[in-house]
Amino acid sequence: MRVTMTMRPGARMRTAAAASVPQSMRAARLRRYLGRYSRWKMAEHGPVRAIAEGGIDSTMVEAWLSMVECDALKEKIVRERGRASSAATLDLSRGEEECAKVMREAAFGGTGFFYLKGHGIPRETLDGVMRSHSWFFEQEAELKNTFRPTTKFHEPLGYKDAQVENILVEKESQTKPDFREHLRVARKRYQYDFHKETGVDTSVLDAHNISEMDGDHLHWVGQEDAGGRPRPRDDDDGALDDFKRRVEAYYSEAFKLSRKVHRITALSLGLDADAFDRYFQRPLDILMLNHYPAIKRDAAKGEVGMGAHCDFAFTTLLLTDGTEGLQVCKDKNRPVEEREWEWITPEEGTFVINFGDALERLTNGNYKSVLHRVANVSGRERKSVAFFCEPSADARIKPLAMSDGDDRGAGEGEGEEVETYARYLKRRFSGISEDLQ
Ligand SMILES: O=C(O)CCC(=O)C(=O)O
Repeated sequence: MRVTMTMRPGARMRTAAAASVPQSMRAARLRRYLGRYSRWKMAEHGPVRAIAEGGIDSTMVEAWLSMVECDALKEKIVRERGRASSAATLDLSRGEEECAKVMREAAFGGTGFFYLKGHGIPRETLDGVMRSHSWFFEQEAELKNTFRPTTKFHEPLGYKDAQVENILVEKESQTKPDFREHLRVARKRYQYDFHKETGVDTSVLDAHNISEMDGDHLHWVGQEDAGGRPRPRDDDDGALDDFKRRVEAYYSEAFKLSRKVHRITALSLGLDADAFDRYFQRPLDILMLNHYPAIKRDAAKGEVGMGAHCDFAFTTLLLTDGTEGLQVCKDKNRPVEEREWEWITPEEGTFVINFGDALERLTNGNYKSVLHRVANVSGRERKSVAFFCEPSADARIKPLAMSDGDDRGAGEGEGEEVETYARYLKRRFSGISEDLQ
């Protein structure tokens, strides 16, 4: 059961429809609804959880509101209802097949965002990356600046401060640049694979000390000398190494978890669980630490932490500090002024996972990448860690034949010329920042 949230800020608590219902009927309704509420443990979880889990619908909330005498409680219900989201939850502890079923039902209905729990990533790894996040963004600019790209071939990795990068796809809905600082990190081979596949001569890459570095270790832009060794620092007290170690530990877990989700996605489409493996031989995955400063933004005036966009990648795995901010728009094809935004606020220790445009293309539009943005309206600092699980540079993403009779999309190698993933990515990056062209 889905809930459409229509209550506008400042709207009267008691709707005209509810007020016109005779008192005796309202009392009967109340008894009925409260019975169902208690089954959904309203007292324990509040309306957000109950709405999200489909235990109550918007009519019931309206009726409940019309009965509640206490203004503070009414306000709480309205506020929480505004935060409720209809995203489905994948509980990995229930097994791949069960998750595939949940995903299939939700995804074919147009939901490309899910909550993810039962993932098995140790608590200390999650806390570790969040600690690293805090440590990094609390540092003086002097240290953060050592993570800036030193050549355009380092893009899009490294550090960028707030109000620099604008997601240009939604110019009409955003009046100021993204209000966040961020740090991107990827595997050492990322830049070589990416640029080589887009046609950059390897001698040019050599001249910029970008070689076919092996291994899955991360490349910390600006932190290594020409030989790939960490630059010594005068004030080295080990904190920088700890920071990197914790991010690396998380990166490796985030990759494994994303690949598990790919298996579920394949199963949910009626494919073999390993159907996507061939796209991930030398993946171009990338991790981004986002820091939204504690300055209240007014999304209605087009001031946002991150502009409305769809992710380019296959899947995005998002960890947040629990501060509200992420919003999704179910129908990205609606005109800007008619869009309705729904909050996505994961519970502590759980993730949000969403599909990117590459997966949408692969599934021939059956699974949607969803337009989303960050509206940092809380006035509090907000932290998030986004892991984009992206195919290999030379992977060719074209619509797959589906088992449910949707066999549009010819088999591999036939038909139209398909650009490689790296070329696609370059095209998409050039749309968000001049540095990346
Ligand atoms: O910070 C967030 O919650 C969302 C981040 C995001 O949308 C992104 O990194 O693409």
